[in-house]
Amino acid sequence: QRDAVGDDFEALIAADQRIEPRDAMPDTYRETLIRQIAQHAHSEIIGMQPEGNWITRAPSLRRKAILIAKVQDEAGHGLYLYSAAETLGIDRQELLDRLHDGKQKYSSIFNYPTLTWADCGAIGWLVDGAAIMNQVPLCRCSYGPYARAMIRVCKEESFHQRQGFEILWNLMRGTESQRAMAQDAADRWWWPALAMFGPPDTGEAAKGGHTAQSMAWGIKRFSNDDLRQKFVDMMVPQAEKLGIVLPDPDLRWNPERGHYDFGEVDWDEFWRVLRGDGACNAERIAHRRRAHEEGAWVREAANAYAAKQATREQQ
Ligand code: FAQ
Repeated sequence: QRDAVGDDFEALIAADQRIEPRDAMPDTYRETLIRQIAQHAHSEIIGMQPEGNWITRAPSLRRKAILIAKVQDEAGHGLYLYSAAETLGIDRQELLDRLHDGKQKYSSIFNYPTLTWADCGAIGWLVDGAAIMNQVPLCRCSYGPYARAMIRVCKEESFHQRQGFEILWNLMRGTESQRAMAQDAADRWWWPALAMFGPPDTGEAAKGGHTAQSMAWGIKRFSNDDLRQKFVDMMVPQAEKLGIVLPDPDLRWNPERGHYDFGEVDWDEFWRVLRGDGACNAERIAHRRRAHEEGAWVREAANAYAAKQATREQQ
């Protein structure tokens, strides 16, 4: 038998209305959102590292200015998302501890290295492209603060994707070695970008997955495989425009389905990376912990300032 609180929640979900922080909600709904929003926030701040690696080496002042702004946007998205998670009654420090202790995940994609300048182009084009595909539906997520945060984040991501495309566009119109660099970056980032959408909807991995419940709650609006397909369909014409060959011999238009067919992601690699065994997992967390420790004085100063302002207001 359900109580009135449960009924209110179910009625709001059934009517496709937003759940707000003060509304009663099942613990499992709250936990699912804390998990997803925290992972998303962690991805944004860990995601600053691969591109941050190129700020000192960007090939021109213009590229450097754009890259700094992009990485700063990612920090902003992280802060926005931690604030959204806090509306669910969890403390930001607790979330950061969980990230640092490996108890919460961040996106698999950020465990791959940025070896050349073209990787900044590939990240913008493919990784931000995948992020947008995943996040536009989240603007209609049933949890109000998350849905609203996604609106601004998506606008910024679409700028990020264009700047990535433009980096690759210029490289593809450059020298032979610049074209080779762009192609190599696309070769290395294509499959990890497809894996960003999460494990397939069917098979072993799907059994322990969250999709069915998250879709019933209006958190997820599309399954992982549906978003992956939409992403492939969007990217193939863009790759053709760039003159980049996507590294998949099985990629071809299927007129019956009205979609591109494509090959299978290496899911063993995906799970290996999630278990901590990717090229950069250890480096990413070590750098994050160090940045957090070195930033302690900033948090202390901000807290001292806030406390001083609060006392002044009382006087
Ligand atoms: N990496 O049942 P599902 C960005 C985990 S974009 C790591 O499908 P769910 C922008 C999943 O957590 C990237 N883990 O789970 C940017 C679960 O494990 P758990 C961030 C993954 O939650 C661009 C298990 O596998 N975007 O940062 C991944 O329903 C450039 C089973 O999976 C978001 O986080 C993965 N790729 O669906 C920044 C978007 N995929 O938690 C800088 C919001 C799955 O039980 C530079 N999140 N797992 O231990 C989502 O939409 C969902 O959480 C999914 C996963 C779709 C990622």
